[in-house]
Amino acid sequence: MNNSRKPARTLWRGARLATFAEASGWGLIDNGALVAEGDRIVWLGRETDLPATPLPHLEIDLGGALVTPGLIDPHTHLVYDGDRAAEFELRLTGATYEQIARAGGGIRSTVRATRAASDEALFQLAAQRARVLMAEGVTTIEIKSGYGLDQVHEARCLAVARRLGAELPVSVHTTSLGAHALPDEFAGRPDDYIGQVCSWLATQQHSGLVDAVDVFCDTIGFTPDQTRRVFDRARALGLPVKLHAEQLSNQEGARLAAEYGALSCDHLEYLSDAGVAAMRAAGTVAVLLPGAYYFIRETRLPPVQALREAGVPVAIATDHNPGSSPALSLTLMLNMACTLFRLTPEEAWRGVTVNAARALGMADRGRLMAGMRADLAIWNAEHPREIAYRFGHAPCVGSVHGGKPRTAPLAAQ
Ligand code: DI6
Ligand code: FE
Repeated sequence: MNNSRKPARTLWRGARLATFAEASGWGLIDNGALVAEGDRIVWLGRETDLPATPLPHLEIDLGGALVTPGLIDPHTHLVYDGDRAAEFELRLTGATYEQIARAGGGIRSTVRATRAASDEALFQLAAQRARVLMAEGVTTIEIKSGYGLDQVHEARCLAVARRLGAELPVSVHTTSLGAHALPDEFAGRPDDYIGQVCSWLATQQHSGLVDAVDVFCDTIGFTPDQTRRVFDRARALGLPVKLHAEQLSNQEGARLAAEYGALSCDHLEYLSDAGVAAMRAAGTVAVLLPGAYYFIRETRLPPVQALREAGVPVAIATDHNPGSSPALSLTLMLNMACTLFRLTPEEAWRGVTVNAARALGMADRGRLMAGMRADLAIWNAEHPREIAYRFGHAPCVGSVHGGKPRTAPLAAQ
């Protein structure tokens, strides 16, 4: 039979599958097999139940390796130039993150470096970072703008993110975060700047650059009223919203975001009970960012038990950015979500798979099931909890993006 015009059919056998297919539990299948056709999973189960036909074009024996859904990093700021190592030193001699930001350092220093960089330089820097994440089994990355802070440079950063998704074997979800910080040229005029941010959104959308809209709502960011203006514009354009909420103080940002049916609220150390209830009612995902909590030495924990009791889905991300979380390891975040935030290993894993997909509004990934995307991570481990338990190791031995095996070593170059 000549089926060469059909999409490629690939069989992975000898696998221990962790499917996360049900609402709880790991969904483990021992002696498992998985068949993809094109970019979709078409069959999975015990190898002994594998249908004899149609024959696969390619068959890969995993020799008992663990297979999970490809990891999803649902919150990064991957596109920027410069670093903030000097600021790190300053913080170690007593300056706080907030003091540095108010003195013109912080986010705004990264904005200066980013504006001065060429498109190609920004692309290469971001690609290098993306490859490090991908080498740990990450197959989908959310990337925010937010270091351009004017129409031209914000669009440039979003275009770099889109180019990453087009040229690397990884899916990219873009978020427009013009309202990340007040650029120097608008000093003292935040309302005018918010007007600008609102005016760019339609063009960004028409250029296919934006999947969602975000705002940094906090004392060193923007007020709830300013957030509302950006969200009103996003809603008018039919764009989903998410929010950097209650990171450094409680602004009741989560309640506001929930009013707009936000996909997610992120950070949340200062989240109130009312915020938890509003997120629950709106089905908003809580994206927790242990890297930022750790790096800025926050002492207030996000209200994990209240989120758990309310049944708010929890996701975990690197928040990769040069100021508050220069982290490029989602498996380290799994460990930190457990050690610092007291998530169970299963909760942490759901946070980088099924709930991370939900935080991005992507219903076709994050679980291993027929009909879902064939995005896989392959591990030198017997059980996913081992990957949350160890840290500083490299257990990922392979990955598959949209049915295509990615070649190792991704992190080289
Ligand atoms: N909260 C954060 O932790 C990052 N952005 C935000 O809104 C920090 C970004 C930076 O410092 O460059
Ligand atoms: Fe962030």
